[in-house]
Amino acid sequence: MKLAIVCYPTYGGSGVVATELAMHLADRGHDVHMVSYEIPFRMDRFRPNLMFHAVDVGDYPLFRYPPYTLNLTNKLIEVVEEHGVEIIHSHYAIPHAASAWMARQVLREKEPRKDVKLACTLHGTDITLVGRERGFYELTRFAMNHQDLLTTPSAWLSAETDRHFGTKPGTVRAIPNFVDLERFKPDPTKAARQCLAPDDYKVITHVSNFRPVKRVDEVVRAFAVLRRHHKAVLALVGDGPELPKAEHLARELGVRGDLRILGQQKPEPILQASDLFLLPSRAESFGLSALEAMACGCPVLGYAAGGLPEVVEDGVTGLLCPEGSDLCLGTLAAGLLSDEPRYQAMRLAARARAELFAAGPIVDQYERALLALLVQQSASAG
Ligand code: GMT
Repeated sequence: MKLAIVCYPTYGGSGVVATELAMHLADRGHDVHMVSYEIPFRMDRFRPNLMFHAVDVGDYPLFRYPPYTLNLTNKLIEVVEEHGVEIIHSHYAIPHAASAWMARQVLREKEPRKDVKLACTLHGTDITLVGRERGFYELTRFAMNHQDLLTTPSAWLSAETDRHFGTKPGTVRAIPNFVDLERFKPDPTKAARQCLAPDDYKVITHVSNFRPVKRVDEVVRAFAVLRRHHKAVLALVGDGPELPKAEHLARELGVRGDLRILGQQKPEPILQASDLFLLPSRAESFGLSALEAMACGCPVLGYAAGGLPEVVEDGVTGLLCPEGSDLCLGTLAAGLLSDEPRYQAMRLAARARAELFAAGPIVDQYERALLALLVQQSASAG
């Protein structure tokens, strides 16, 4: 198939999933055109049938806010016409789903016999937060309801989409996130550990884009509880608006000296050196970072909220607390680290569970769902 994949190129789960999917589909022989405002950070393998098209927003002085949605729409029209693209697959609804729909409307007028199909993977805050804002809601709902295929990473997010956007129950398909099990795997040498802390310290890790939804303050509070029972450091990987607040809170709680603020970098070596991973988001649609941690054999602690329980098996591959209870997180984390047999069993179970989210079978699900759109198309044409 000939496919355009539209995504955000920056660090973040939706861009990772979109780019990894693009590379896998290209490996399978499909022609894939990535469309974004810059090259996605995970796009590190090049193939003749994997192309990147930059959306240029220009800099006309009249525009206080560059109309990116229009530039993206025009780029999609161009890519479809020049490369015979059959499907536009948007990742994250805003504004991608609306641009894709507008591009199709224009193309329908120009060439009524060819009809590009639209797919959109809803990733999380496009449904739980941003998409519900008054300034986005109506158009997002409209654009979503005009896609030929909608997917989400969890059954929980599919149900939320039905509840808030009026999609018909059973029509929004849950296709989970996936992980590269060779890239994210346990490292018995834990090579990065010596750079993080002395041998007798535990390494607790959080990886995110440090937005409010990640509740980084609760990561720090839970760590402070755990720190009363164990020598430990808290490794923070990534960057974002909540990071300075987290640092300030750590100072207030007397654990600033135990923070390791590592910034934006490849998480693999740090996850491999970690004893526990904390992800106390309120509404994580899936939690790709939790899956990556588990693939490295690192148990995950978070809340029984959103899609996280579909990834982390409570008591088996990690521990889930009632939403908002950082005291519970810290206490359970401390207890787990004191129970070596239970902890080691959990490390093995975490890796085993991550293996259920191997890329191959999950890319199969996307591939089948996308190819089915073309079968529908040729059936209706015939
Ligand atoms: O919804 C977002 O905030 C965007 C997105 C991203 O780019 O970080 O994150 C979401 O997509 C990931 C990939 O599908 C999921 O694993 C994350 O759970 C999800 N984030 C949230 O739901 C907060």
